[in-house]
Amino acid sequence: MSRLIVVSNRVPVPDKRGTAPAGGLAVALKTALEARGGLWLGWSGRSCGEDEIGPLTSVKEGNIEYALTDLTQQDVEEYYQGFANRVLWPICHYRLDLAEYGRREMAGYFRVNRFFASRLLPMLREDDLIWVHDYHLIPLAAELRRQGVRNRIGFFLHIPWPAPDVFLTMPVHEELLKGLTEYDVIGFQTVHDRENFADCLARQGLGKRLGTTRFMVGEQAFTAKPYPIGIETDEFAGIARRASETTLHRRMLQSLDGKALIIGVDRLDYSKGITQRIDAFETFLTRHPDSQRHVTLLQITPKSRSEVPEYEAMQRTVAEQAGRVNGALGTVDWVPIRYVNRSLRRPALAGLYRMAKLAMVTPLRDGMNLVAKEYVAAQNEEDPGVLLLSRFAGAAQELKEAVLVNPYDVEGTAEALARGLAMPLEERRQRWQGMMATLRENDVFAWCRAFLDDLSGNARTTAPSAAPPKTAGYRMTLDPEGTRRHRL
Ligand code: ADQ
Repeated sequence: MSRLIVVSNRVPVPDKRGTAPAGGLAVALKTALEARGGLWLGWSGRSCGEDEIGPLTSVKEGNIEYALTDLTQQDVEEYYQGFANRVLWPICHYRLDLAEYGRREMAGYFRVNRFFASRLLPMLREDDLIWVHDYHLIPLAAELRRQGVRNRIGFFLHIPWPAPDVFLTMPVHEELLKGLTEYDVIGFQTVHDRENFADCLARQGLGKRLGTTRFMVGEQAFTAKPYPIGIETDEFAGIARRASETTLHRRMLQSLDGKALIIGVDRLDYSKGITQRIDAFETFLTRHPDSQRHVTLLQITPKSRSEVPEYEAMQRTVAEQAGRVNGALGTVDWVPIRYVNRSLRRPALAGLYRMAKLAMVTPLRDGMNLVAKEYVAAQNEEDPGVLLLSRFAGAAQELKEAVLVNPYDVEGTAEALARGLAMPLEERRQRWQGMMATLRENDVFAWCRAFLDDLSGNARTTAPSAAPPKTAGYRMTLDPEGTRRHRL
C-alpha cells in the first residue's frame, strides 16, 4: 500500500502524552495514516521574520510524522488572513459583499502554496499518495506538478463550491479553476457543489465532461465527486451516553429547572446564521407567549478569526442582540438566551446535545455542518430530540428526516421551532432512526476510505471510455450520487 501524505493548513499534532486534539476528521485521517504509514504537513501556526524560517519541526508518533513549517508574518497576512479568509471563505459562502480583493493578498496566496510545495518536495517518494485539504491550498497540486511531481494527488474541499456567477467574480478564478484540474481526484461535500464546479468549467470552456464524475482537461482526466464527510458516529453516541454521569450534566439539569433546552453550537462566523437564529427564537417567543419561561436557548459560540474585522464586529452584534432579547423578554428568574463564547470539550458538548430537546443548526451556507450530525448521534433513542436544519447546509442533502428550514425566513423558522418542540415522540423516533442509519452507514471512516480508494484506484493519464452525459452540455440535473452512500 502506498504511503499517505496529508497536507492541510493546520495540523492536529499530538501533545506530549500522544493524544491528538479530538475531532472526527483528525481521528479518521490518523487512522488512514497509521494504516499506510505517512506524513502530515502544514503550518505550525507561528509567524516569524523573513530570515528566520528554519527547517520543518517534526513530531513522530509510531509510523506517522507530523511536519510543521513556520510562515513569515507577511505570508500569514496575505495567504491566510488575506486571501483565504477574506476572499475565498466569503465567496464560497456566497458573501460577495464581504470579499476584499487585493493583488498583494492574491500573490501571497499563490506564493505560500509554492512554498508548501517546496517544503514537501524533498520528503516525497515516487509512489506516495498525496491528499490536500481545503481552500487554503487549492493551487498546491499545480505547484507540485510544476516542480515535476507525478504522484497521484487528491483534494477535498470542506466548504461549499459556489455557482459560476459567484465564483467568476474572483479576479483569479481562472488560475484557481485550472489549478484544481491538476488533481487526480477532487472531493466535494455534495452533488450540488460538484455540479457548481462542473458549471464553472463549462462556463469557462475548460475541458470536457466524460461522465457523471469524470472530466478531461488537455490530456489529463480527473475525477470530481461528492464525498459527504461524516463523524465517528458510534464513538460520539457512546460519549454522549456516558456524559449524563458527569457533574456538568447534573449542574446544567439543575439550572434548567425543568425548562426545555434548545441548543445552537457554532464557531462565531457570519456563515452560521446566528443573528437570524436569535431573531427566529425571539419571534417564536413573541408569537407563543405560553412558551416563555419554559424554554432556554443555549448558544455556544467560540470566537474565531478575531483578526478579521467582520468577525470582531459580529461578536459585538450577537452579544448585543442576545442582551436585547434577554432585556426585553427575560424575567428575574428566567433568561431566554444563554450566550457562551467558549470551546467545550467533546464529552461536555455531547452531554449538552443529548439534553437538548431541539438543536437549531441554521447556517446561511455551510459545506456540511458536523454539529448537525453530532446532535443526532448524541440523542437518546428512547426520547430523541428534534433537529432543525438549514436547507443550505450540506448535511441537509443527507439528513432528509430533519425539520428543514430556510434560515432567511425568520418567521418560517420560528414556526418550525414551535412545531419541533411540540413534535410527538413517535415522529421524533422515526425521524431520528432514519438520520441515525445514514450517519452509521456513512461515518467519517467510510468517508476517508471512499476518497482514498478513488485516489489510489484511477490511472492519471488514461482517458476513460465512459459515455458522455445524457443531457446536452455539462449540466446534469439528476445525479444518482445524491442518495448514494459509501458502503465499504
Ligand atoms: P466548521 O465551519 O468549523 O468546519 P462544523 O462542520 O460545524 O464547522 O464543525 C465544527 C466542529 O467544531 C464540530 O466538530 C463541533 O463539535 C466543533 N465545535 C463547534 N463549536 C464548538 C464549541 N463551542 N466547543 C467545542 N467544539 C465546538 C468546516 C466547514 C463545515 C464542514 C467541516 C468539516 O465549514 O461545513 O462540515 O469543515 O468538513
